[in-house]
Amino acid sequence: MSESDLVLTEIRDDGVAVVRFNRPEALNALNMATRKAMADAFTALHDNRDVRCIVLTGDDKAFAAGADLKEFVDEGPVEIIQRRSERYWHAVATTPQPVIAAVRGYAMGGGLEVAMACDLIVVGETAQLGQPEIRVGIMPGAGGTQRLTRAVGKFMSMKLNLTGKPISGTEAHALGLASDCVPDDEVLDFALKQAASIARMPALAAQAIKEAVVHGESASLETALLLERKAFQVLFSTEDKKEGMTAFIEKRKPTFQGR
Ligand code: CO8
Repeated sequence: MSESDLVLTEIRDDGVAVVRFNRPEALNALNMATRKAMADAFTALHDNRDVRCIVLTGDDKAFAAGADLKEFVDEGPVEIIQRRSERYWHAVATTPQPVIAAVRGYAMGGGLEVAMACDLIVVGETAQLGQPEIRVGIMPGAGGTQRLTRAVGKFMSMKLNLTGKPISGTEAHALGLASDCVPDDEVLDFALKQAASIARMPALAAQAIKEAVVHGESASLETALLLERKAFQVLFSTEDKKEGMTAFIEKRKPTFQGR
């Protein structure tokens, strides 16, 4: 498979882009070429104003089975540092548009870390989510001890990280590690409908909400409330705010322009 096919992007006419890992022979394991292709796909979408929500997905067997262990096995710390592969996760996490991870099958290690860099996670009931790095002598390196702890709390994070044992989509949802859990064969359809519904929202409000939630999470409550308040105030300058409120008062459907 050529490197340009490792991640496929489809831009739909409902304002949704679908980014799909396409390395099925390795359960979408994230080798360097796949990580770079993922980051390139997201960077290209950052500036596309027609895209107002993104769905990141894999196939029915795997969202992504983690970093590519065949690439890792002979690497030392210098090679790992020089890869600077945190920039590839960063490209997903800093996407202005809301991103939905649609998870079927395995989301392990770096695969779960990519999903947690997204804003919503839709899981299939029998999906398998875990941080199995300890079983191969390492630990998570892209959010598995940090984003996971923020999502599920210290004790479940410790359990997942220290045992390496995966949990099902149903369990992940019960723990707050997923926003929705649906039958496996409905995951993509559900995520696409949710994305289309977000894409119909005023884009600047959606992006401001995302920024406030993501950045507020690691700030003090006082600072986070200030961040929220400032973003709230700025939205009063948008045309979509005028349109949304006027449409409500005139009892008609709003037409948002993303301005
Ligand atoms: N790396 C490379 N190849 C893989 C990986 C992987 N992570 N996972 C699966 N594959 C390959 C297998 O080698 C196999 O290929 P082949 O047939 O050529 O040998 C093919 O995919 C199918 O896999 P299995 O036969 O193993 O399929 P099973 O259904 O029996 O098992 C599992 C599925 C349980 C998912 C199993 O494949 C597995 O345990 N995979 C490894 C999961 C894992 O340990 N992931 C964590 C990796 S470490 C990591 O992610 C750290 C991220 C840190 C990033 C930080 C950067 C800054």
